[in-house]
Amino acid sequence: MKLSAEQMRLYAVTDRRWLGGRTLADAVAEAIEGGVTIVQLREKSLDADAFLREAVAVKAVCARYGVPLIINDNPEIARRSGADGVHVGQKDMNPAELRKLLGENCIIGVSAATVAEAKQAEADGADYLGCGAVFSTGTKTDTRPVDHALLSQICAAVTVPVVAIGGISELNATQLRGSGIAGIAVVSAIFAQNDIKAAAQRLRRLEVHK
Ligand code: TZP
Ligand code: MG
Repeated sequence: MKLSAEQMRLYAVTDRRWLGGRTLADAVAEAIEGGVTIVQLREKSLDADAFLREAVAVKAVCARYGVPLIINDNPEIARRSGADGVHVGQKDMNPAELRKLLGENCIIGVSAATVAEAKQAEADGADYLGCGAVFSTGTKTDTRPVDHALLSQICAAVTVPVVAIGGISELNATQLRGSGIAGIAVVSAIFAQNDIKAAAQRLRRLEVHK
């Protein structure tokens, strides 16, 4: 297994809308200082050059701390930046195709919102799954709900680590305990906070995988 469950405890998915004066690389460094164990660079509006520059800058930070960097839905940026993996949704490139393109060492993450999708993703070579939305979220509009029972079924159906995503905050994260997840993936609960490091520390301390 390329990723241990420990490496999936607190998965920070970036969003530049709340950066204020900070650079994304600085925000990511703060998040890792607070206990983030894996980072996904998620860019929905940058052109290819700007995306690559951001990926190189964030990869340098992640490498400094020994934390894997995953690129959302862009194998080319992953390859050119030296990132550790790619995350794809159900409508993006198939994981088996990605594997052919990027090789065995690349970490491949897949979004799944049903047991069938989860099993298929694992069969196609996914190294981990992101499952949600487990709570309602304003960060992404086209989500499908994954309740506690379904999350538990998905975790039981696969052997790769599963992270829950969607609307997770320090107020609701402990509701996910007992589901079998390896960790939680968050956007706003880290990157929309003034004190990113402290927010990450509080989330990490919740130990939701127990
Ligand atoms: N995928 C499913 S929900 C979501 C993504 C990227 C957004 C999660 O954002 P937040 O702010 O943690 O609810
Ligand atoms: Mg996608």
